[in-house]
Amino acid sequence: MTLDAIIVGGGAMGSAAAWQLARAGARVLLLERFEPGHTRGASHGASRIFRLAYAQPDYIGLAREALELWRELDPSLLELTGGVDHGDRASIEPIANALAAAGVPGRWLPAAEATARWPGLRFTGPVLFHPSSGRLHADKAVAALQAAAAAHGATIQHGTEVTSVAVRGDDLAEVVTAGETLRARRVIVAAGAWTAKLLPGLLPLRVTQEQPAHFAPVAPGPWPSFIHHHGATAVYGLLTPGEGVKVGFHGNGPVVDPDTRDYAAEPGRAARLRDYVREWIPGVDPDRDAPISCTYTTTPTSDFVVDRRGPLVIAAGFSGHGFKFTPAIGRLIRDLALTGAPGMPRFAIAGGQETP
Ligand code: PYC
Repeated sequence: MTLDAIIVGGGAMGSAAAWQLARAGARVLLLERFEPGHTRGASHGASRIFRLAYAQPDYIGLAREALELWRELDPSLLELTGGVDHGDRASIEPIANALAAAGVPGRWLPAAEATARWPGLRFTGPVLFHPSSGRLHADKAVAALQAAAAAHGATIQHGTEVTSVAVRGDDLAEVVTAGETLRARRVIVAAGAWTAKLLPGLLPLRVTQEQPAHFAPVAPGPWPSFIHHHGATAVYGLLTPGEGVKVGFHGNGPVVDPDTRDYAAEPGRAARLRDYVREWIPGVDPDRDAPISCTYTTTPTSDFVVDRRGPLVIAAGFSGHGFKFTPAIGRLIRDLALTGAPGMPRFAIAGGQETP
């Protein structure tokens, strides 16, 4: 039987694609190589930042769409705690300007006012506050997307590794697993850190092992989600209820192979994160940290790839900031798969690459 769509990868993006395609009436099979809730990729854990605060209007529009879709999927997945950007003003001003142009609430607060509101963080200059930011529950979101997809008839199959994908015609592609060869009119490759292994040479993706950590709070909060524009590497964080305040350097980990990485917290990196926390986050204990291991799959510009080549739709390179957009990315994938509509120009594969 030829299906309408096979999705390779049951992380956030593949699961969102399954939901959007199945509710549009497509016959969908999602294949995920690991068990539900696994921690080997980039979709696990209890919290991710949600924010509309981007300098680029198309990202703001996509985040607005995602906000509505998260609420439609399950309002308990997204909690708007407010968010802040602080540090290098030249990096933050374009965000403030883009929010103002898009009519999204956001305002500058003096450092003293921000400190009074959020005593757990240290501020040394003006702070951009955006109330429509907050926290997504990542694990629950992936499970909710898969449950919603299944409710619309999608088959969600864990424990099935896809070893290759091949184009067989304008409207036909094959997916090979250990046990069989499956066919579909569209194959969606949303395999996160494994994308470059499945589609060698198609995309310039860099897979890194990142090690944020949860730090034990010593101040009562409240905690906004935050990005500190601080030197070459931004620092991000948010409260994960019950686990602590998550803090991480944004995408400066070592390049790894997703099949052989060690998941271990490298002591030097952990020490640098503790030093940062000691200086900038007085509301946590810098010496009570629980490291987390995850991957970033990053493109040269940190813009995502969501594009189509013949019967293949590729969704990859979410560059450590994609989770918030998940259900809207699912909608983009659906449109690329089911209609001839072009995708978002920002997310196009750079010209010239061959399909497998
Ligand atoms: O989700 O916007 C985000 C983000 C920035 C840094 C880490 N996550």
